[in-house]
Amino acid sequence: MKLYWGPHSCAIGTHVLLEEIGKPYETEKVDVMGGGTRKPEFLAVNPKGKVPVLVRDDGSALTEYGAIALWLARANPDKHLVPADPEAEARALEILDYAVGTLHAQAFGRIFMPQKFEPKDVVHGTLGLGKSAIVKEGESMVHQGFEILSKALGGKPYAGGDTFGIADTALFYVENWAPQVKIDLPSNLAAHLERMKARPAVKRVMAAEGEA
Ligand SMILES: N[C@@H](CCC(=O)N[C@@H](CS)C(=O)NCC(=O)O)C(=O)O
Repeated sequence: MKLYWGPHSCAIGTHVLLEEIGKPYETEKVDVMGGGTRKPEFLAVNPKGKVPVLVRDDGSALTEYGAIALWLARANPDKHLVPADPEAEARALEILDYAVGTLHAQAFGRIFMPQKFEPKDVVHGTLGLGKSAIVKEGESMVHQGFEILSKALGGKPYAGGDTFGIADTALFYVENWAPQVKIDLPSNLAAHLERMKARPAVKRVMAAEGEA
């Protein structure tokens, strides 16, 4: 298996999952900020132009954070990465989906890539609302999103209950972005981030990605 990842990207969560599973895998670094995801050789692997991408042993490429995470969990049932209890499973996936689809794509997206959110009109180009207004909106959405996730996690050590699972990797990568945008984490999430950073697999991945 091979993981395509980029520095400071969401792919660190997938990287953690692979390291926790412990089977052999390769990695390929993509210069996301430098336009590496728009290069023809990368688009040939993932026409969506995004990391993470997991190329499986049969050569097929899997994309989308949640799909990759769930496939890895199902392919490694002995690791118990999805709770067996249906209610706990649903609550864990609720956290994963919100972290990836709302907090990352909508809120952090406005901060990291405001140009993508600037309203455009077909005749004049962008409407010129200004990037700073979009970044501010993103910051307020991040605050709100962290509060929602903090309540969802509650006093549980991990998103699915007592043990680590796929949703924790999504929670981890958005929590890990908080210092970059100078936003304080609510206490439940701050404790979860520290719990994650104490895991040997997370330490190894952070060192490998130059985040330690
Ligand atoms: N829907 C995708 C989103 C992945 C995504 O947004 N990846 C970012 C890095 S965190 C990326 O590759 N961005 C490159 C770009 O937009 O050019 C998923 O869930 O995996």
